[in-house]
Amino acid sequence: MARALVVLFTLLSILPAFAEPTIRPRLRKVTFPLTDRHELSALEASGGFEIVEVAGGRVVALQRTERPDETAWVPVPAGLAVLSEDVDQELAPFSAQGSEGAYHSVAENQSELADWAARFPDLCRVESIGRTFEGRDIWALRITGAADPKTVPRMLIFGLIHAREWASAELPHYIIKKLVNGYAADPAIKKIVDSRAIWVVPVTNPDGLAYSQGQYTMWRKNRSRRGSSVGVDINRNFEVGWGLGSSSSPGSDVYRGPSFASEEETRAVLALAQRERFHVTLSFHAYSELVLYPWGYSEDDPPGKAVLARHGKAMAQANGYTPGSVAQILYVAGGGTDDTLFLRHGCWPFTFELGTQFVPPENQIDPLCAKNWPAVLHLIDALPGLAQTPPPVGVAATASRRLAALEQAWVRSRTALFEDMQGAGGSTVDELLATLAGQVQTDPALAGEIERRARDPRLVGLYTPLVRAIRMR
Ligand code: 0X9
Ligand code: ZN
Repeated sequence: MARALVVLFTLLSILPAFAEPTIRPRLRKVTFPLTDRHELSALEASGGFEIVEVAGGRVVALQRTERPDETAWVPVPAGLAVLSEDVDQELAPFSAQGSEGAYHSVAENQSELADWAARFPDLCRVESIGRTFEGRDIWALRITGAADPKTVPRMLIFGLIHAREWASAELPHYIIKKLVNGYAADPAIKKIVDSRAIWVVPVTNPDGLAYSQGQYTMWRKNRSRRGSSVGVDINRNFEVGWGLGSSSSPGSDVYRGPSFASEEETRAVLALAQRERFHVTLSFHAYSELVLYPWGYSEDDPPGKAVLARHGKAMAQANGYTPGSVAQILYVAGGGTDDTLFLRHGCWPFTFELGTQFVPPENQIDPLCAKNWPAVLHLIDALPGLAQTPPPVGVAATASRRLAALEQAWVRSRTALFEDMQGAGGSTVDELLATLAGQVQTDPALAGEIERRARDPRLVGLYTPLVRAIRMR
């Protein structure tokens, strides 16, 4: 009986791998001259391109066939040249090997974090911060030598938001090793760990990583299923700027989800941020050798720009990367992790785009981590100072009575917004915005109210798309 059950469970666990349709879009790597950076997010939202690099007046992108089963490439921008006909081929050594090699797998991520906690119970605690669509835990390790970790400056480090960006889980593991092993050996590290709480989530998107390492290396999103399409881009699913520089098509690689925070991974990060009230966050992506900070949703200068730029520059000097705001040096990407951590949670958020490829050869993992360690250490060093000067946005900084009232109205109207949307049979915020923009024509008071609210830094994330839609009419 027990054996029959084992056989049954084994069969059940491998079944999805067979049931999964293997149709994939073909991807090729292309480059073309950059004429107008403003067209980039539109290009990406069109679904035909994924921009992976913007540098030296050129764009490098992954271009996909119009449909998985078709051979036609989406309309070609002027001056396009093909860099590589089959992106999967580039990653052949890893796919053929059928394993992740030196890279952490989902199982290894979990067992290593558990190991640290078991070996150094006074310094490390492991915790699941949420469960994914496919039921995997999202594991976090808290590192601190402080007597009361709730009262010391706190920082969150998280990687692998995007499935194929394997290198972005390696630096978090390297940081853990440096901090925990350094504790006994290096008085400077001991001092750091005793006076701070550093949370590390190496793999924020375990479902995506499992799929990338098992089935399809170039997978980017999570693996949530609604209808026939699979996956939401977690880095387009956060609240602030949701809907800008992303796609409403479930098949797109930058699909923003049916509503913000619709995804388990998004909610796990938000719940942790809410509970721990981090002062600083550092996320890792790959690739492009950039040090990024807000905004992602808008090219405007963020509040607190001097602080963001100062630390961005210092870290960029340490790792040799290029610093700047996401929208100013890359493209508009709304609904990313950092804008929401900044505006709603009062964190100082930074993101590195590591290295020059999604999955560097294994012998480059360690050099890549070593190159970035001084930059990471800069931010860890700066944490107490940054904790004392929170950004001039966010809940803690602006909880005046007027704003609290406004915020409540906003939460109410936001709920109503989504209910209306469903009632009207619409399925996207774009449609909702179009409807509201239409109503504004017959209701000038509504327009005034929206314009007024849009100027409030706490509400800007919600109202910016609306104001744009209104102005476009
Ligand atoms: O587009 C993205 O999501 C990031 N680039 S990637 O090639 N790794 O997909 C850049 C956005 C960075 N923004 C935030 N961290 N919020
Ligand atoms: Zn990424």
